[in-house]
Order: sequence, then structure tokens, then C-alpha cells
Amino acid sequence: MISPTTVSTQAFSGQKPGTSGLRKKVKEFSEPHYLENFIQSTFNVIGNCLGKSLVVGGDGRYYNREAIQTIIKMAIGNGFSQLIIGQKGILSTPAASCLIRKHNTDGGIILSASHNPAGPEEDFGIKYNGSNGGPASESVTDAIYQQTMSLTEYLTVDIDALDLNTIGETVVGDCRIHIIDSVSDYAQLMASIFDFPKIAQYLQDSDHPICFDAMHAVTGPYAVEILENRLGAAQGSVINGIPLDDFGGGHPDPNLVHAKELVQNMSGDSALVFGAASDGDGDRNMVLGNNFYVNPCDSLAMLVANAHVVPGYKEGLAGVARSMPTSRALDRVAQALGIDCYETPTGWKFFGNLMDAGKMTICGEESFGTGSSHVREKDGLWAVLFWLNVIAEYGDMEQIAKNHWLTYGRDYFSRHDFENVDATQAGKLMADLRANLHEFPRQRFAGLIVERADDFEYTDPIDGSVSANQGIRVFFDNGSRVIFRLSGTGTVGATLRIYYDCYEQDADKLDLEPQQALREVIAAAQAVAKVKYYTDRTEPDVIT
Ligand code: VG1
Ligand code: CO
Repeated sequence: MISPTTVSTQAFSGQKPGTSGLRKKVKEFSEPHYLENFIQSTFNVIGNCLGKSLVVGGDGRYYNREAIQTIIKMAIGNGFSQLIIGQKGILSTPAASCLIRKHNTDGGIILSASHNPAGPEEDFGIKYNGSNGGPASESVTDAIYQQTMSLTEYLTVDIDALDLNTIGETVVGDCRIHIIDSVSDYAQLMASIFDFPKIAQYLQDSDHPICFDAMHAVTGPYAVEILENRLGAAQGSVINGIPLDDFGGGHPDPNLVHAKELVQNMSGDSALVFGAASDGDGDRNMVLGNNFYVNPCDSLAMLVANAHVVPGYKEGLAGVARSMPTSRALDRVAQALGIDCYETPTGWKFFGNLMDAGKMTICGEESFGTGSSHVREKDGLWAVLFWLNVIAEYGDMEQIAKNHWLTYGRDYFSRHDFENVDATQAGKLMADLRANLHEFPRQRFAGLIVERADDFEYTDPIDGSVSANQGIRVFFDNGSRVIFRLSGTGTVGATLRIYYDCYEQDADKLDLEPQQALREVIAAAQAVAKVKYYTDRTEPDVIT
């Protein structure tokens, strides 16, 4: 027993978790007591930590190791009896979720700001996941926030920094600390879901070279072990595979803009048959065919439509789910399969209850997140392996996609991000939309007539909790839809996200360029939200 030290502190304002945990600049996080306050608040909400267990790890970004040392001391001070920590402090978000579930811990702390840039001048983040392995629900994150505003002291112990590099077990006082291989439990889980022999056979054929861009973020070691070592993809198939604490100065957001190197590798006379990239903490994915892009909404629908080829899903799916701004391509597949399709607010925390209740197996978001009930987080490599399993069965990705559109029709989709907009102006834009919503129906905007409009509100079918104000939806009479919401993951200014989709069944119009197919609804959206008036912008910073 080591007696804990009580440190007095004062509350911090602004520690309200967003879409996915608390994200701030490293400078702010490393202010005296800042991290400690958030951790103690989390422990207070967990309550009675004596004898409890935690998984701890992060995406390897700057400040990861320092934060882990602080968390270890505070966990011991608060009475935790077991900590499971990834070697060198590395755990991808899905791997952390896997460990919480596999070792039945009381939860986990994941240190990540996902796709946000990393480094001393950039972002850090922290997220608490519960015993089901999933992000804490809104009621829990709200309770943590309440604590952060009234905290007066925290508990810690005065011990030397722990060696995070060496796999093994250390006992400190009453706490057993395991430093574990970051990859092996996760790799084993993947092998239990997918047809590894089939994928291996496909990848070991020299006609099937692939490229996986880990973008110097957390997925490198996972991708090398699974794709190269276990499945026999050629060495060098994984690029940018070494996690760096500044992500090599890049922005590990797996999209056509930020995954430039991968996109280049897949273009022109490239011989590669499949390409993929993941984000900072390994929970997202972008998949590409040779000179071919599949948007994440379609990817989700196509995986569900082909799930029967994957051993882990051959018994069928309980149901599926998508976040609200994600296109309705998934709904069409669910209908054909005769299973339920749930529509949740943005953010993974809303999927967990449906999975825990056995109502839903596969889900995803338009933001390159796809996952299933094998863990309670979105999972980048899982989606990559899923695609490889489907391709190993049916061949060319472009053909799979085109057949899908012929069967179900095509939901053209795009998201426009207006980044670093003045937060007050962005707030006004949203307030204006909210105030005028009820007057939109039957009005004409740039040629399209509004059928209905609302502010999305979600009632959790399992616990009845209500999440209001989740985004303004405007439906037009030609079947197209636009959604407006503000990002909840940024750290400077505001990011306005506008999501567009429209549906096409005409076999001659399934090959349009998405911005072209969506041009009417894009123009209507500008008019509906007065984007130029409020933000002085006409062109988005990022188009996905
Ligand atoms: C964004 C995405 C959302 C995703 C979230 C966390 O949130 O839009 O779909 O769940 O990031 O993903 P927002 O509030 O900025 O739109 V990750 O990979 O950052 O944990
Ligand atoms: Co992420």
C-alpha cells in the first residue's frame, strides 16, 4: 500500500467533452493540474475505484507518454488494482476497446485527438470508455464535465516513472501494472472474424499488390503485423508505418485531400488493386480501388450487402445503423435484407447501446468510420480486412461498387467543411437556421423546393435518453437532402460541416462526378443557410 497524496486544485472551465472526448491544444493540456483535473473528474464519476481495472493507451502523439505516467500515478492513488497499458503507450482506439472487452476491465482511457494534427503546438485529447469498451454515453460525459467545474482536489502517488517500453508486469503498492504487446490481442480478434487463409492467398498472388498508408499514426504496427506478417502482403505494402509523435507533420485524416501519397499511388498506371489509409488513432478508414474511390457511406452499404462472405457475419446481422448525416445507401440494403436500420446522431457513443442490446451488428458514419459489434469503437483495419475478404471472394472493387449501384441505385454524397470559421458567426448561422426552420417547407431555394426541415433529435431506443439539436436537416422534393452541423472535435474557431446527398436510379447516370450530381442541392444549401453572408466563404476548405 502506498498512501496517496491529496493535491488541492481549482476547477477549470472548458473541460466539456465533445463528439469524441476532450480535445485541446497540448499547451493547455500541459498546464499544471489541467490533465489531472479531468482524470480525477472521470475517476469520481466512475466512483469507488478501489479494486477496479483500466486499460490505458493512446495514438502515440506528442504528450502521450507524459499523460500516461500521470494517469498511472493517479490510478494508483485512487485505488485501481489493475492497469493494462500498451507497450510504449501505444494502443489504437479499436485495440483499446478490444482489450477492455477481452480482459473485462471496468473501462479504459484513450489518449487521442484522432485526426487532429499532433506536436507541441498542436492537439491532445482524452477519452473515457466504459466497461463495454465503448465511448462513455452523454450522461457520463456530462457528469464528468460537472465534476471538472467543481473539483477541489485530486489523488496521486509519488513514484518514479514506469518503464513503458518493456513488456511485463510490475506491482506498485496494491496495483498490478501490465505492459502488453499493443497488437497481438487485436490481431487475434481480426483472425477470428475474417477468412485469413483466403485473404492470404489473394495477397500472396503477385498480381494483387496493395498499399496501406498508416500516415505515421498509430495503425503502422497493426497494419505491418496483420497485412504483411500474418497475411503475407509484400513487404513495403504498409507505408508511413512508424508512429511519430507529430505524425510526420501531417494530418492523418484518411480522405482524398490528406492521404495524398496513397491517392497518388493508386492513380494513373498504378498496378495496385487496393489501397487504404487510416487516421491518427486507427478507428477510421478510407478504401480505394485502382483509380477508383468509394465514399464511406457507400463503403458501409457495400460491406453490409456482402457480409455473408465474412465468416464472422455469415450467421446474418441483427440490424445495422448509421449516423444521421451518412447517406441512405445503407437503408436500401437493410430493407433488402429485411433487417432494421437505425439512425443515430454523429459520434460513436450512440451505437453502443444498440450493440449491447443485440439489436445491431454493423454500423458507420460518413466520416470514414465503419465498425461492428466485435468492439465498441469504429475500426479502420477491420474495415480494410472486410474489404479484402470481399475482394478475395468477388474480385475487383470497382466492379463490386458498380454492381451495387445497379442493384440498389446510387446515393451521391459529399461533405463540405468550412474550417476555422469565426465561432460567433457560425453560431449565428445555425441559430438563424433553427429560428426559421418551420418556414422552409414549400419555399424554393436555388430551384429546389423544401419538403420538410427539422433539427435532428434522437431518442435512444434502449435507455430512452434524448439528444436534441443534432443537426439541421432539409429535405427537398427531388429526394435530395442537406444537413448543417458544427463540428464537435476541433480546438480552434468553428468548423461548419454541410452534408449533401441525392439518389439516382437511372442506369445511365450512375457514373457522374459527385459534385456535379449534387450541384443543385449544393446551390440550394448556400441559399438556405446564407453561408456567404455569415462566414464570408463560398468555397469549402475540404471536400469529401
Ligand atoms: C467528427 C466526425 C464524426 C466522428 C468524430 C470522431 O466529429 O464528423 O463522425 O465520430 O469526428 O471521430 P465532428 O463533431 O468533428 O463532426 V475520430 O476518428 O476523431 O475519434
Ligand atoms: Co479517429
